[in-house]
Amino acid sequence: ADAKACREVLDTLRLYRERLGYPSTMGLSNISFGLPNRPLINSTFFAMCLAGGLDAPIMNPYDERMQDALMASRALLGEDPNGIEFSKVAANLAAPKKAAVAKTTDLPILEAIKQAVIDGEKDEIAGLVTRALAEGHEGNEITEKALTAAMNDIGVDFGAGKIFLPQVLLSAETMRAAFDKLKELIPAAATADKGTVVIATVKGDVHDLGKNITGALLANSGFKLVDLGKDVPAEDIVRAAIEHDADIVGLCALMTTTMVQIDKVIQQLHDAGARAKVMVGGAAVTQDYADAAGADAYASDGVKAVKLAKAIVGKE
Ligand code: B12
Repeated sequence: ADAKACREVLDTLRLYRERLGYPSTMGLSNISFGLPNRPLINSTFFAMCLAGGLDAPIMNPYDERMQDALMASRALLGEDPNGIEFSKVAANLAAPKKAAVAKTTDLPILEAIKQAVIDGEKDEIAGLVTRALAEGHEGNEITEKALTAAMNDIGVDFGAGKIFLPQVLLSAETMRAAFDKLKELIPAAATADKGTVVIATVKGDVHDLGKNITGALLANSGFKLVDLGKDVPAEDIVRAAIEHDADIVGLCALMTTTMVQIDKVIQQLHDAGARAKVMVGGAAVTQDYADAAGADAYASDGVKAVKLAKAIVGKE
């Protein structure tokens, strides 16, 4: 085989596209003539040509390796947004029935919201949330029964290897869009007189959906909220607690690897003489862990977090 052939073809494809801009077609399998494992060479070459701008390959459409290369290339080149099709096929999942519209309009509204989050229907979600509120559902109910419930199901499927990160990300974005809409329609309590809460997801951890929910529920219940975001170093949390004279520091951790940051923050708050009580949460955290770390409170969900926060500051 000519060691320069592949590069020549790729350069030609690029120049052809840049100078002429016409669609291109070509046969692929000659490249592997005389080489061992021709399917491997062909599919690799195919992927390179797709990246180089090839539009219409001449190939055996029933060759599984070529199909795989096409599918993976489309995901990598952004032609399969978020790699959704790739993830479904790669996981050997049956393609979902494309009846999302029927699904979300036929289901009771909370179910429809849950399903839309699971399916990553980012553009539909705000309308569904608005409808749920118009039908008389409360923000907390939508949050717990639809949004959190959807993410819990996603967590189970993700853990079981049935869905993959691109799908989880899309669902997370959908959940964020839903939540933004909720916050817009149910503004924070007019008076924030219950006390100050500094909230953050700990260093090394980018999970912030649950922290955002908990923070918004606290803000809706009359707490002044200082949200430091995600992946926040212990030092920044301690500094903010002192600067804002926080009554409560809320820490969120979702991974076993980042939970240890809770211990660190508690230790540093103590060393700095901060008066704030520490309330912790997040999927990985348990009551036992919270107790061992010396936290003042643990809440498994945002609604409980609000109750505990009120008890901490002694205000209903
Ligand atoms: C969504 C998600 C993501 C999204 C996060 C998007 C975002 N902006 O948050 C993305 C795709 C980015 C992601 C990335 C990763 N993830 Co992830 N992710 C999840 C998933 C599926 C759901 C989490 C979620 O949002 N749940 C819904 C919310 C509402 O629940 P929650 O956060 O627990 O919050 C509730 C309560 O805990 C509580 N609460 C939350 N915060 C707080 C704070 C306070 C103060 C209080 C009191 C209460 C409280 O109230 C909330 C409900 O009201 C979980 C699975 C699961 N079962 O949790 C995995 C999971 C957490 N992820 C996991 C992993 C491993 C990762 C990655 C390392 C994957 C990878 N290979 O790259 C990366 C990590 C990146 C990083 N450095 O952080 C593992 C962690 C395993 C472990 N035990 O350590 C899990 C458990 C999945 C699994 N089974 O493997 N992930």
